[in-house]
Amino acid sequence: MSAARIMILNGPNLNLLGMREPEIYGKDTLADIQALCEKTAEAHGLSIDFRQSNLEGELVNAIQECRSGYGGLILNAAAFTHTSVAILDALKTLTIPVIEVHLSNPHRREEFRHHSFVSLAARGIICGLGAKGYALAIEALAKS
Ligand code: CA2
Repeated sequence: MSAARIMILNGPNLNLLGMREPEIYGKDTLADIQALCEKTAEAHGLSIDFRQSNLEGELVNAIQECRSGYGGLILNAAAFTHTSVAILDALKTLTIPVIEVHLSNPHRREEFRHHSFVSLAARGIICGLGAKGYALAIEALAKS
């Protein structure tokens, strides 16, 4: 990987992880997932910038920040996955690999979750594996 820093971005409501709907999203809190990401990244000699926002524009700004100083982006855009052309447009300006991650498997859920704007710009997609998906995404970027 060209730069040893990875941006990990989390979209709306993921700050509530561990507090509701554990049967869908698992028991881990976002802080637990951050700790797992830090441990996994360190094991691969990488550093991470782990963020969450409920605001579409803040996520677009963070994606734009990835244009320099970052070697990869791991993105769980949450509900914006299924709605945001603005996030897709921002992703299309990047040259670094983007891995789309979802805790649940959106394809087993409501039909409106079956389409992802993020997928159109993603190198790879990991879904349905819970928090482990984030660690697998870091490993994939470390080996890219
Ligand atoms: O499975 C995923 O990671 C999702 O990106 C999560 C999004 C959902 O809209 C996507 O279709 C799939 C929702 C995140 C909401 O997080 C909550 C956490 C705790 C309690 C309620 C919602």
